Amino acid sequence: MSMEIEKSKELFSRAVQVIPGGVNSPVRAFSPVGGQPRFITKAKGEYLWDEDGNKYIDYIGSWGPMILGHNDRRVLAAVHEQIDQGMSYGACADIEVKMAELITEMVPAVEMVRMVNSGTEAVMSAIRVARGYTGRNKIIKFAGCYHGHADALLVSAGSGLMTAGVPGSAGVPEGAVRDTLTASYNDLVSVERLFSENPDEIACVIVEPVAANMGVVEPKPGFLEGLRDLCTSNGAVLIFDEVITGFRLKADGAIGYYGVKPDLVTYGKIIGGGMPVGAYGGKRAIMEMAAPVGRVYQAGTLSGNPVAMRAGYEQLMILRRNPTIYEELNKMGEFFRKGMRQILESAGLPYKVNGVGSLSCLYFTDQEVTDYASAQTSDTEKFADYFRFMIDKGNYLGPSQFEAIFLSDAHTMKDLNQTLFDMCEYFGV
Ligand code: HOZ
Repeated sequence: MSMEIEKSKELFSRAVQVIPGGVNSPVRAFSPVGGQPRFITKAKGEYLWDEDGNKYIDYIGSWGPMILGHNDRRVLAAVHEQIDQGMSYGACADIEVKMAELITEMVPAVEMVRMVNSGTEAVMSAIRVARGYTGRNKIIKFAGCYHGHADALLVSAGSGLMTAGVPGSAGVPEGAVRDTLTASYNDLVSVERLFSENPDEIACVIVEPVAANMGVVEPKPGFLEGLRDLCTSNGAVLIFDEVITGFRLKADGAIGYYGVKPDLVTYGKIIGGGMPVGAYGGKRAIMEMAAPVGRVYQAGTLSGNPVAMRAGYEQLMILRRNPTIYEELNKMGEFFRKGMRQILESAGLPYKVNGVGSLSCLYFTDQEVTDYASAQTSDTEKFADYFRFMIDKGNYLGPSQFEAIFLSDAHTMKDLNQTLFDMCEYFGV
């Protein structure tokens, strides 16, 4: 029997009248998978509840921030305390200093950090700083990587654009992407070629160290190291976009996990503990290009907002004090992927399960997924059918083949086994 979702239906019919597509971010739309978006009314731990009272095991975690699960009482207490002291000052506050000190201590590659309001803003600012530092204009990004919705980055982008099957966005002037060069993920030769075709012109290479917006694609051994070497030998800035992997793979993110040090790194999601936050940081000499020290202008009314800082600081402190969270999370991720692979094998299906740590993706393809082109071989109609079955059973996955499954510290083996059990039913095992 299907779930009762009348209230969500009613809200959606009102939403589409007043919000484009009924959603405030396209990845929340169910158009790629069909079916009815659920309107969420409550979240706690690993669960979501919709307006009709249905309960779901949440595998999105607000697209990454909720690594401790929803509404962790310690994070909430910090937020409540701060709200009593004021919501926004537009002036310096001690929590901004504490936050910057904490990030620079947890990630030694980050010598200085600037807080902003979203991952998009972090990336946009990091690129501006890299351009200011090098005095060059061109940037290299990778097909299938998503770095938010700034004009220059909406080229062969993952996430919502890939889900929609479009290479770019209308409304982006040609001039805004003229200096964006696109390489192939996991293919160093494609990067070398761009460097040799554009000598002394490349300001930076930006990469998701684990590509988590075309499903989940791990870097092949040597890929990140090769990017490091190419940037160093060509005088370009290497930027790791750790909006998803930062403070998720390990306390020091992909930098620590893979042992490769970029010049700049961008953050979002986890560092806000559920509040809207982003940050960019890295080498002091590059970061001091930012105003008011340097001549690269970047600003924000709500940047370093004290409520967001308190939430993010508390969440990061919990992660720092409890490093075993990462062992547990990564173990759960391995267990989940192993379970999925066993189900597919028993069903005689050639589909692929990718992942690293607490990020996973099931692709409906028989090809190894290592880049944008191979990710696109996945059968999105089959994913859509699977998605509709799983959500009806109470498993809230991202409504797109090209989004990651996120685990949190609140998930239990019981949750994962329940989801694997539902998968068994779907695949007839
Ligand atoms: N990185 C997230 C999706 N891949 C962003 C969420 C959003 O676009 O709303």
